[in-house]
Parts: sequence; C-alpha cells; structure tokens
Amino acid sequence: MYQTREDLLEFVRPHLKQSRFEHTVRVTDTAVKLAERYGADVEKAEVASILHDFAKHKPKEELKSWILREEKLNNDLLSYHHELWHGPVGAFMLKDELQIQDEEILSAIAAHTTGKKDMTLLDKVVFLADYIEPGRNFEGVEEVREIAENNLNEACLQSLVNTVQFLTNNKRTVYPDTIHAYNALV
Ligand code: DGI
Ligand code: FE
Ligand code: FE
Repeated sequence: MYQTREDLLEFVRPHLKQSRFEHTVRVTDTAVKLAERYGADVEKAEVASILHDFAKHKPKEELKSWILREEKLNNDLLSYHHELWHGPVGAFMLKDELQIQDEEILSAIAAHTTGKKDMTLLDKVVFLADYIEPGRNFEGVEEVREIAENNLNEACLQSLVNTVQFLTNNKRTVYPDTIHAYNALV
C-alpha cells in the first residue's frame, strides 16, 4: 500500500538536518511500538512518523504562503508562533509532493505539534511518540514515558499538561487546539 520504510526515509532525508533525521527515526521506532501496544495501524504510524517533520526547515515565508493560499489551512495559525506551522502545512505539502491521500496519516502529521480536539488513535500515537522519543529531555518526560507503558490517553494528557505549563511559565501563547486536546482528554 505504501512505499517502504527505507524509501520514505530516503525521501525525507534531504529535507532534514542530520539531528532532525535521527529524531525522525527515533519517533518512528517509538510510534511503531506504541501502535503495536495500543492497536493502532502500525504501517500508518510508521509512514506518518517518518514524514511528521518534513516541513520543519522550510522557510517561514514559504509556510506562510501555503497558509494564505490553502483555504483548508486555518489562517489563525499566522497569529501564533511559526513553530506550529510545519505540521499542518507539511501535511498539505506531502499531499502534493508524495501523493499521500490517506486522511488518517495526514491528520496525524498535521496535529503532531499542537494536538487537537477528538484525536484519533493514530493522532495520539504520533503526537506522543514525538514527545517521548528517547532523545527528548523535557522536564517530566520520564513520567510520561512510564504512563505510556499502559495508558495512551493519560500519557497524551500529561504531555499536554507539561507543554501548557512550559508555555504559560514562559508567558508564551498556547494555540487553541492544544487546549482543545487537553479538554478532550481531561
Ligand atoms: O518539531 P519538533 O521539534 O520535533 O517538536 P514539535 O513539533 O512538538 O514542536 C516544537 C515545539 O512547539 C514544542 O516543543 C513546544 C512548541 N509550541 C509552541 N507553541 C505551542 C507549542 N506546542 C503546543 N503543543 N502548543 C502550542 O501552542
Ligand atoms: Fe514537529
Ligand atoms: Fe518531531
């Protein structure tokens, strides 16, 4: 159904710095384990994870023009930190460039940074894998890794609590979808 893991990794490699590529491999391995543990589609988890940071290093202006041009992309993104743009824009870029049409995969890529209301099993797997991959050292990540051993929803919730705490402690804006994700899980 999909290209192989190796083909997809070679596709993204030139778009990523070496450290980001290594992060991508760790997210993928983590997501595959979570998918197996929680009964998500393992192949889709693998594809979405390999591609999740595809747009991470695209110029801000290029991401911005996609948001302005693509009507399905919420323009309110432009009022929030540009760090949040690579997920939703990346999903649309991949739809064009790789002919990825699977809405579940595109949704998991789009929501991987902020989360969203009513996340699917696959959305949660990719979101959590990005947060707990073994290279991460956020404050509180070890607790989330432990919770992730047996409760996917609790682990997503704790990662959202940590992120919202981090953002508010630093008086940074919190994108509404992150609050919606938190509310849906609490
Ligand atoms: O792309 P990565 O570095 O792998 O990680 P990411 O896609 O989660 O994005 C990086 C950061 O974005 C994340 O650590 C915190 C920051 N961020 C800024 N504003 C928000 C936010 N994260 C969430 N969930 N919500 C926000 O409003
Ligand atoms: Fe990301
Ligand atoms: Fe990532």
